[in-house]
Amino acid sequence: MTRLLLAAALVGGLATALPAAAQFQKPEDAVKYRQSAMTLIAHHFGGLAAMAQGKVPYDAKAAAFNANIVATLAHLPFTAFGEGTDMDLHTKAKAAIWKDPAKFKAAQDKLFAAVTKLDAAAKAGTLDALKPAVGATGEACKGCHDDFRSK
Ligand code: ASC
Repeated sequence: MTRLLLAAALVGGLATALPAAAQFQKPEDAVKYRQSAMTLIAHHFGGLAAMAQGKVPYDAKAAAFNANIVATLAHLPFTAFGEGTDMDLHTKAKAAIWKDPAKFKAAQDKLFAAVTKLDAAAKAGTLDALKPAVGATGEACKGCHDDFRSK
């Protein structure tokens, strides 16, 4: 657990210390990175959504594990939308990400707030605590996708 926290702190520190573009050799690398992070987030959030919807039995330990991962990984994609990574929009990323950075930042902050609550709710150890936090996180995902990801 201590090691996980250290790793999370390190990732968080790097994400804020380095300019996004500096972390990647090529724009393609940034695209691959953010898509990979999204894939992992979707997998671990999917486990939580399935519990919240009663599709799989509630498991407090699995919920806490998944929520902790989601809360950490949620920060990663946003380091990989630097200048030049629009790839002439041959990805699902919409031009609005670069045209309206303040709105994109607001969507990002909404997600960060939601996943912090999700992590706490999952640690509380009841399905009743988990459900609304999963709902709020799903809304944050969807809101950002609606505005900034093409279908
Ligand atoms: C997921 C996933 C999304 C979001 C969204 C929430 O698990 O892959 O894009 O949740 O569906 O509404």
